[in-house]
Amino acid sequence: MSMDDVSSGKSRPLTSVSELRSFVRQMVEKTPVTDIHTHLYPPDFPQLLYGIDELLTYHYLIAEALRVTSLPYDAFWQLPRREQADFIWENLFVNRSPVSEACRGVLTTLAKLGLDVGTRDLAGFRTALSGLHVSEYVDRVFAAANLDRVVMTNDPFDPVEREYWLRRDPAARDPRFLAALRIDPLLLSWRQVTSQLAEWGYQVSPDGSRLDAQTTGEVRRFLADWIERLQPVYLAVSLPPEFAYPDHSGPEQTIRTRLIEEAVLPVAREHGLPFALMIGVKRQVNPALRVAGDGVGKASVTSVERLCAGFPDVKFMVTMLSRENQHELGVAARKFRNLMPFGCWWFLNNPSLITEITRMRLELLGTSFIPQHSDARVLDQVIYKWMHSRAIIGEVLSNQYELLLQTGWQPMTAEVERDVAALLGGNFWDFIGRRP
Ligand code: RAT
Ligand code: ZN
Repeated sequence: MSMDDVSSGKSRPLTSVSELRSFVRQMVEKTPVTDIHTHLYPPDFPQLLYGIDELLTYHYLIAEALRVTSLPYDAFWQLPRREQADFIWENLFVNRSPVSEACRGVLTTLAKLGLDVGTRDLAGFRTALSGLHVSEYVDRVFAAANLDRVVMTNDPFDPVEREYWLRRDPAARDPRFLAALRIDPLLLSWRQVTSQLAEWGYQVSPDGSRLDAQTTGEVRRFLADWIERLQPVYLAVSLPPEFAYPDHSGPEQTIRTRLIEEAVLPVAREHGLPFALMIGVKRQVNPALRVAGDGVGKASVTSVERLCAGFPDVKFMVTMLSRENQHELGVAARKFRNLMPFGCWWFLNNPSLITEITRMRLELLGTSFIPQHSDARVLDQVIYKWMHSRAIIGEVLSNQYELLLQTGWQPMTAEVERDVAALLGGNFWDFIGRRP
């Protein structure tokens, strides 16, 4: 429904709390989502993860299971995937109650896929979910989660990804999966990257400690080549809590600062693509936990402000991992229209924190932010991540409308529809300046 519907009278005022709440709930359920950050891939990608064993071996659950047993970490990693899944089921769902968000998520997902989780029958779940062709599985999950589009994470330095995209016919792409060009290695492991770039024919200085004009030019050419190939909706990086901009505290930091200024941002500007910064991950706090071993730290919102102020013609999408950074990030977004806060990322993707952060963002920014992304690594996870988040977004939004109702302001049905559509996808599309 558009603003025309509002003026043409199709829209009606929501006059009571119960009518308001039930209408908001319905809208949030029925509005399809654009999931702006996932680790999912199209059905023909060799590493699309899906199914019960992948759900159970999600790294969030690995961390939870390994803390409650004495199994040596290495012994866990040596198990085949199915036995890892059995181990996690046994320790987190049988020996303990699955009350954590990641455990509950598995149950929400299975239930929505039509399984009776009350049976607690892992073998039965395996049988029920096997036999579907991957493309049917994708269709089923997209329908169950009411998803419209998902944005992937595409790292051109990853050999599997590189190979896939180099041979992919752009015309044959699945339009539900949008690309995001992820550039962590460029900004975090510059020395290794230089030899890789040289191998691929980019004329970069072999001495990673120097950045000459030719080298930054070649980095821009590399980025432009991958933009051409992937047609991404944004460029992205995930950064540690110490990330600062500008930073000239050492040679590595100076190179990162210059790569941002002389390669990444000019390319983002030229191609009209936002730069997404995900800040606050402390990589490998416990390396024995491997993929489950990352932690969180507070980061600098001042650096985000400096980027937004210094490059007003570049758009920045920012999510931060620490709860303590959320208020400052919300205030920064009030000051910069080129800053879009997004999502309740990773350790913040818990109902208590989503409720708090979403309410605070509505209070500070109205509806002009992107409340959530799933970060799903396993296809099926989009089901629970969106069911849980939709319920919270609906509840928090209803509370805000209810406060308006108390003043005598009556939200119109078309206005609620408009607001929900903005929160679940429209704000993203408007920010990147396109439509799906
Ligand atoms: O949420 C996650 O699964 C993390 O492991 C990371 O992938 C993080 O979201 C990132 O994109 O760096
Ligand atoms: Zn992620």
